[in-house]
Amino acid sequence: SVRSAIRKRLIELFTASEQDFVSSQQICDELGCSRTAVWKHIEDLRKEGYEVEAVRRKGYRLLRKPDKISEDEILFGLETELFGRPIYFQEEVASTQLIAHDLVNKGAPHGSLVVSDHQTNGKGRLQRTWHSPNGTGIWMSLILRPEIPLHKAPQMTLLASVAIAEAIAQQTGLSPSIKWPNDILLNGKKVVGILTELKAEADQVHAVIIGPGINVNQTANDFPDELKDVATSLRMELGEKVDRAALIQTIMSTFEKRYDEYMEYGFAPIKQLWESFAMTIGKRIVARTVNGQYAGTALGINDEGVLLLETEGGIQNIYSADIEIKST
Ligand code: BT5
Repeated sequence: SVRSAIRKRLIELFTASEQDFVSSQQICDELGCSRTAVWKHIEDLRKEGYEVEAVRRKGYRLLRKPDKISEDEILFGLETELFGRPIYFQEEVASTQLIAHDLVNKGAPHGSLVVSDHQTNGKGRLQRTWHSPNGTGIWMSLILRPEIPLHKAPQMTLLASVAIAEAIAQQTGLSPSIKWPNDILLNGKKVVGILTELKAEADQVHAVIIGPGINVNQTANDFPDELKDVATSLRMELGEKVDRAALIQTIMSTFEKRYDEYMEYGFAPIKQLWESFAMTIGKRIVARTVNGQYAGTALGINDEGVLLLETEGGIQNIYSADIEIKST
């Protein structure tokens, strides 16, 4: 609509001015409307949670954007070529993964991103649930269409965890660690879980759907009792709120960069980065797989991304499991 186009242009103007005042005259010229109309548009922005300061003879200045993650907020300032393009935002969904599957079937391109503020049935692995309260986290699913053989698909999860860990470190200064295969932890508590799902046929991957759940602005009280000891959020670790749209943008950038690197040079550089974040290596762990339980020392991952476990009976390859870390 005209109104949302004007709103978008106004936000662009403010963002381009980088905290400086934008004069009413300049806004009038840019939007092609009267001063009274400008004032009305500013009031609209305020109603949506934007904090706009107005000073006589100076004009308007944007002090704070609301913590919104709709399409506009993510697209404006997004520096990627393909990742996060297009974006499908919905305020509430059962699971972003389900929507992504649907989009894959409809031919959605490589890089398409589904984002929601609230999941009523967020999915973990193996039919587990992911707690996804409204307006606090990043619940999203990224559609990738890599031309790789099926056995390399698990590398995509490792790639995702590296890119997300990097983005978190970059934006917050925190030091996340990765627990094989799909958890990112801060101070030993889970802050990110990643669900990777595949659409494949024979040995051909059609699409990989990467679904990270990132606890961003929850406070301790936002977690149900059973998660209080095992989960944390960026805000709880940092002591301040984190801009979700900006973090999504950073993740899209680091992810695209690492993905391109992977396509050009293979898994080796990713493996190295992964190991720099990994907390599992050298530790005594128990790996619970669908085929049984294995105890041993985690040696690292091989070039395929498979976890190598030194057990009493020899080295065991772990393709998929829940990991419990026993001691250092
Ligand atoms: C995961 O599963 O860690 C993958 C979670 C992926 C969630 C994202 S959100 C966007 C996308 N759309 C979806 O529907 N899903 C993806 P798993 O390793 O199975 O861990 C699940 C377990 O983590 C649960 O059984 C809980 O114990 C715990 N858990 C649930 N919600 C949590 C939260 N918000 N933070 C930390 N831990 C949580």
